[in-house]
Amino acid sequence: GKEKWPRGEEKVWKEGSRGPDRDVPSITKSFVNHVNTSLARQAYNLDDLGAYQAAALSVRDNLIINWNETQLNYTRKSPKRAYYLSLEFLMGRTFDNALLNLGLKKEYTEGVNQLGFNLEDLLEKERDAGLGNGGLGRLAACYLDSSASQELPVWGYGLRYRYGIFQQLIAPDGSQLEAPDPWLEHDNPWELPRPDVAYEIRFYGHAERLDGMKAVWSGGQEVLAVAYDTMIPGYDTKNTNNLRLWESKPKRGFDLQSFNAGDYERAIESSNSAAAITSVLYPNDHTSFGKELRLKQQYFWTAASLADIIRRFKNTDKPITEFPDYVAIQLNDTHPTLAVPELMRILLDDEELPWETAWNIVTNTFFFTNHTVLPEALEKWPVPLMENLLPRHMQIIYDVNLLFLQAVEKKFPGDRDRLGRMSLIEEGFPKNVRMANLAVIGSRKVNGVAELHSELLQQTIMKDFVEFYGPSKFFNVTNGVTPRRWLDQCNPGLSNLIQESLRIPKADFLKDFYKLEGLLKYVDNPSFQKKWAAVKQSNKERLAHYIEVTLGYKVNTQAMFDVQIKRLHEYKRQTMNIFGVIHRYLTIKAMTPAERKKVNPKVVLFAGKAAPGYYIAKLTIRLIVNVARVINEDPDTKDLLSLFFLPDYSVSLAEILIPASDISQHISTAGTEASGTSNMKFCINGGLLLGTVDGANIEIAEEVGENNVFFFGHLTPAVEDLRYQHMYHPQPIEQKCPALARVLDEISSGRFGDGGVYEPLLSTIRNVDYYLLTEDFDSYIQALALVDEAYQNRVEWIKKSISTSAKMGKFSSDRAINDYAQECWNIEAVKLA
Ligand code: NBG
Repeated sequence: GKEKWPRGEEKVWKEGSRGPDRDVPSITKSFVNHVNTSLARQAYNLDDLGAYQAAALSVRDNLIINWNETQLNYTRKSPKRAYYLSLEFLMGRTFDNALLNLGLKKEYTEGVNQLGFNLEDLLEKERDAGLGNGGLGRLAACYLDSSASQELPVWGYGLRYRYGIFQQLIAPDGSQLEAPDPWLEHDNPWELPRPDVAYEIRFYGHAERLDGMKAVWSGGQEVLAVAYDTMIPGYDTKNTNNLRLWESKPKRGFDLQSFNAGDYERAIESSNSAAAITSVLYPNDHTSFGKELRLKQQYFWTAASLADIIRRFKNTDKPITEFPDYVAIQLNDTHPTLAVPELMRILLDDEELPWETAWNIVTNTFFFTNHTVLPEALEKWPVPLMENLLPRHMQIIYDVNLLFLQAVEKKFPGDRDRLGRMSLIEEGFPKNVRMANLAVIGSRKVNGVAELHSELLQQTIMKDFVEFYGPSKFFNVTNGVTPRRWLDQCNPGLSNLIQESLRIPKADFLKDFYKLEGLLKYVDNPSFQKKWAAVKQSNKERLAHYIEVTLGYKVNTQAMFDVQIKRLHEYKRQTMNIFGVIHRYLTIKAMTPAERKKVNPKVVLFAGKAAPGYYIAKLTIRLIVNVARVINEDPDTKDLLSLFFLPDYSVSLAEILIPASDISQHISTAGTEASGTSNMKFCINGGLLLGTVDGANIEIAEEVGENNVFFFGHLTPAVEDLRYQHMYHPQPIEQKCPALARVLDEISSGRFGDGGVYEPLLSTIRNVDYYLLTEDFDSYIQALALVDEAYQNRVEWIKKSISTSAKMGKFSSDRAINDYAQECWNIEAVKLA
């Protein structure tokens, strides 16, 4: 029926509410209004930063209008919703993306121009939102874009870190230095504080068991979680979703009792300890450290998010037993696993449900994604720590464990080893809670992020659980990336060329990425090939300009650009790449001038951060920088080979690097890289892959054809045996891989500065060589030679580039998010009227 107008005169309300800005005059009007009021400035004293802020606020107004409409629509229709819980959302910049998704880029360019500014300059004023470490966090950001674009009712929940991923500086000796990332310094125009949306979160205290499985948890410390909302605009739709980030605050400003008693220090201390929870992102990926503050972050965020989700559900007046029919929650890695005991706690202690009913709700609500098989990444929390910080949750974990192990015992009588492996508690001093086991037990379904990875999960760390639950609980969702940011936004030249050639609106292929296949009919068309190559060339020039500005070097844009950009990690083998560069350098040095004429000139580019405590990774950076110093100054080689480490890798830097790459490297030891997502971004932008048979490389090759990918190295099944041999039958590196031995000797001998500095790094390879460089190096060098050879035939190369791009449809995050929507969440698009 028709709803009654809630208050006042409907007509006045309707006239007062302004629609979104669609034309240049209303954009300039809104801009000037924000300059004069929100910023309290004027044309006389407005710089680029101020102009950026005014423009951003005016764009935000448009987002809010759409956001309100979307949320009202969701509330009215109360569909089933999904929530993506992630400790990381690596959003990068918002301005350009918002303009493109709103379809207002042209209008803003023009409007800003009329006011005496240049939009491109304003875009540069925005700081990246770097609330993540790497692939896992950026994936979450792509998934939000896809959910909004497909009108799926999905919200993200995370933390509003005051400091994101550290800024990386390179010291004079080449080593990485870390500086804080004060991204909120100049205010963040894209967020909306919600002081009215706040929850009290308890830590410590004691839990007293009542009759049955119930308990009361009281005492301890309480802090406040306050919501900040970031609007997530869909592309080519008004649909605008939400990313809700929590900030921690002391419950009452500060402890008044201590303050009044004159104990200022104590008063401030307790308020600081509350604020500390969301002060900084932990800069580690693939390692779990067991620090109490990190566990506090995890509980603070899951408890606040669940409280918010339950409150929203309760507004629908449905009985709590129908919770899983209206709510699905995706656990992004094990970080939010405390949501499992937390929801149990709420259902048992607050809702007073019987255990069975509560557990049934829990295990139909959660879904769990694993992002790595590396053992050091598996989260474990010491029982004493957990017991102290979250006494009630520890009780629940024990209860869950008891019932679970009883069921295992029933299915596999007398199999004590199995019970030991599957238990939520790992024996030891101290005992540990195994978060992955808890996440598997507490979830409806569990997935890995690429075919190979999902298979390996089932064969290794989740084997026992597959045997217990049966295989249908475990499945695969291959990662994807958003074509909006990773084609249209970062490579407008290519996106425009594709549009012209396919003769369809951009939205058609940006929302149905399989449409790129239409490019296949131009592969052999010389004039299209020329245009394709020209786009790549201009992207290389854009990057060359960036390098000149940041590092002061002019690079040869006629050379092949070879790129490896990702977190520094031994398993990713940046070491193999730099050793390969040294090998190439030595080879060129030994050539006659006539031979050098035949060399394919190459620019090798690295970027990536190392976790501040990861010594070997930091040493690798230092080596790259110092090798670059020697190579780039050597008159014999510098026209044929140059090498750069670009500092402070970020989403924004990736947007410049990826479109400019001819070839990129994804060279992890087989079986170690769960998926990789930059590999997808490079291929979409017409860059070819040099890689191992690992992660999503495999599926990319399946799509684009193996002849368009440069594969090398041992396969996953061989890795375990080889490692065994390295451990128990070590062979000297000189025998195993003379070419690599020679490179290491050159480093030791001081050719790139004090060789002693690098000994700890070199010895990891000379000795155990866990990541098998000595096994793969020769075939790597051969693969590099094949790349050179292929690049000599430029037309063939361009054909490969076009064919690759054309076949990347599968890797849109729209496809991935639909897999989740169907396989897990059981949600549907909610159309705005
Ligand atoms: C990373 C994997 C990548 C994968 C991303 C996103 C972690 C723990 N895992 O291979 O290493 O692409 O997750 O799934 O960051």
